[in-house]
Amino acid sequence: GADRRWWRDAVIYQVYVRSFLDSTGDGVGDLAGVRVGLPYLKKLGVDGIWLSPFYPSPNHDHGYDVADYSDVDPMYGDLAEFGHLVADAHRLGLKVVIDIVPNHCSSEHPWFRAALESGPGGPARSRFHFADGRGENGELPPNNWHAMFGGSAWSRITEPDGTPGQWYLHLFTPEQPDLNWREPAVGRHFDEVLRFWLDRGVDGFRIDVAAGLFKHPELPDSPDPEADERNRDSVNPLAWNQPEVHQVWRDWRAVCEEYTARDGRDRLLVGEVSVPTASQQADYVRPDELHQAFFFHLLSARWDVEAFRTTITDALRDIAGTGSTVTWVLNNHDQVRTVTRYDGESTGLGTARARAAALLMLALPGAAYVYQGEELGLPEVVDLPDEVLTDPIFRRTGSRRHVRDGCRVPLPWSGHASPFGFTSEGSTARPWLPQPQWFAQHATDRALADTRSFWHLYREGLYLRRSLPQLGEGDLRWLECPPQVLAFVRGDGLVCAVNFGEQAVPAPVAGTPLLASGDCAAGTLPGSTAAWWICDQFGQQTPQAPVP
Ligand code: TEU
Repeated sequence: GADRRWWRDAVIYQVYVRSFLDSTGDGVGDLAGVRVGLPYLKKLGVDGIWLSPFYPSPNHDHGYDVADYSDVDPMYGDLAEFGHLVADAHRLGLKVVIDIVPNHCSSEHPWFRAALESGPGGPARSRFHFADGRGENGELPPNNWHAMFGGSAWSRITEPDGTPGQWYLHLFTPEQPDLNWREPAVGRHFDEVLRFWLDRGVDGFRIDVAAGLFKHPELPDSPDPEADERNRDSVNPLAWNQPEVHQVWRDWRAVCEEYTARDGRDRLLVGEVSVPTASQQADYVRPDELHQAFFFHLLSARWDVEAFRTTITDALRDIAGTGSTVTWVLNNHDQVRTVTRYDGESTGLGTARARAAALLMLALPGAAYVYQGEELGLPEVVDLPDEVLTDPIFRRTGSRRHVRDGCRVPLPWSGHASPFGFTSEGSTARPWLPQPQWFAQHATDRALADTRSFWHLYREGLYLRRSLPQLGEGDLRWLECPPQVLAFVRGDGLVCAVNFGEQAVPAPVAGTPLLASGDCAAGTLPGSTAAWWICDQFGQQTPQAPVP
């Protein structure tokens, strides 16, 4: 059927629900707000949405601390509203992918509460990693592992009798205890959770921390705790990427295939697989495991022609043997937005470079994710005052260096002052993070009205991706070009070129481009600009119908 393999070249829009659109006027986005925004996303031309976690949660990490995997937090709506959202999306032909967080749950989850209430050694504790401390009185953590957001990966509890007791493992915050996947009840529960949401019509799952779940069974000391602490994305080889995790993805894939067999609709498993190399990542993408894994090396590449070339070449090489396609990503809710990231030391070129990168990503073979606000060219909000920051990275380290609030500020939709149409009309509640005044120039209504906006670039790029057979899946051939330029051909003659330098260069194709990220006179490619051309094998440009 038409719905088989849809994900292989899909472009999915990441909705960070808290910050998308607030329909209830409490300053926090919600599922009803997402429903309101669906026609906007349809018009943009994406194939589906990924919803960040909306489950009941005490919100120590904005929903990545789940207290109930089979419900909706009242702040975001309820199950009926979720059903309406799926129905609306499907009516518009949009897929719905939801976030699932299997590595850890919330410390408020009934399982963890039961573990605290039962004594050491009880069956309730076996769903987590509880261990006695080291030192004379057990006052030292069981091993030297570091948590991702600062401090030890272990916290000590007080036993029901009031004495200082055992320690439990948390690779993230203490409010996110790691589940013990060696305990069969854990896997059984997630099997039910998958079916619960599949029965409600979802098209797939974005799997949080998909290289996590299993830890070395002995929980030994890490050989290099300093490295674990220094580099947030280095991998403690005992805490991550254990071989046992692959069986879980095989089981989840089998559940998806079961649903596909019933109705012919492919379901999607996209993993957040943070491992050091592209080839380790490709290990998770298999015909009987995950369909996709976010390729984060593009996201972490500097604005540098060789960094991009290497990263793209590695990705294409490593995915080639998997039977899947590369999953490109430039932005998400954890990273500084491209416009700011590519600005370097205030070059003023961030916007031009981010536009060029967008055209590059849309021309690459495979699937792509677009993070809300990316289509508006939103820069990072870098000057949020300390008092408003909510990210546990800041709360736990006191450092603003990796703080993630700046890419999560509620979207501007219209008007000249905060809340810029984010909260419903007449509400006096303020958006949960303050929006800067300059958000006005990025509001969606302005973007839609200005044919030169970032939004129109995305829309035209997405439209052409759908209508041109050369884009989406397929091969990529590099072209010889000047040192600062990356150029390649797709299929029988779609050429994409990106000028990473600041000086104009001769364009690789004569004639006016089909689409360009900046002003692009025939025959030249200006600095910090990308463009697409269609040409036949003789290098002649073929005229194209304009985007309607
Ligand atoms: O992120 C997982 C992860 O590995 C993060 O440490 C990531 O590398 C970091 O945020 C980059 O700045 C996922 C979610 O995307 C993130 O929002 C959650 O906080 C985290 O899991 C815990 O669930």
